[in-house]
Amino acid sequence: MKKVITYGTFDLLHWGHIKLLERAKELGDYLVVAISTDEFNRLKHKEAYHSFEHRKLILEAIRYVDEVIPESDWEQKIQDVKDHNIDIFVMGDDWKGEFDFLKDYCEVVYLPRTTGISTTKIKDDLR
Ligand code: C2G
Repeated sequence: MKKVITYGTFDLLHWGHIKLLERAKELGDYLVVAISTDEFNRLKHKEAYHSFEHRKLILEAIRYVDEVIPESDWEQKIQDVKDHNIDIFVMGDDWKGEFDFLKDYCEVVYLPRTTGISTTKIKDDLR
């Protein structure tokens, strides 16, 4: 079984997130999503509208997602890859190159971001 992992806040879930999760799942058989805790979002200078618990509930309802774990710091990725026997790490290409250190532990894939949508755009458009 080929296991895939990806990380993110996934706030105000939108079709760009779904297309990322869909493509990540297509790379393997099992997709783990590490979702940023509210505390870690503060470290990322992000303020999520939905709490960690609600973002987790929403992600667990997505057909492409097999497991959701918390992302609480920048340092946990190598351990996550080991603990979950991950074969492929996936991120949108806005992060291209940032996680190449994981190539010693698993395949690293950066997928093109979906243009025309973002949580920030949703917030701005609603203002
Ligand atoms: N994404 C995308 N297209 C968009 C918006 C987001 O493909 N229009 C992707 C991002 O590239 C990322 C994932 O969806 O791979 C989640 O996006 P965010 O919730 O914004 O994640 P981010 O805050 O970048 O967190 O340790 C890594 C960080 O936790 C990543």
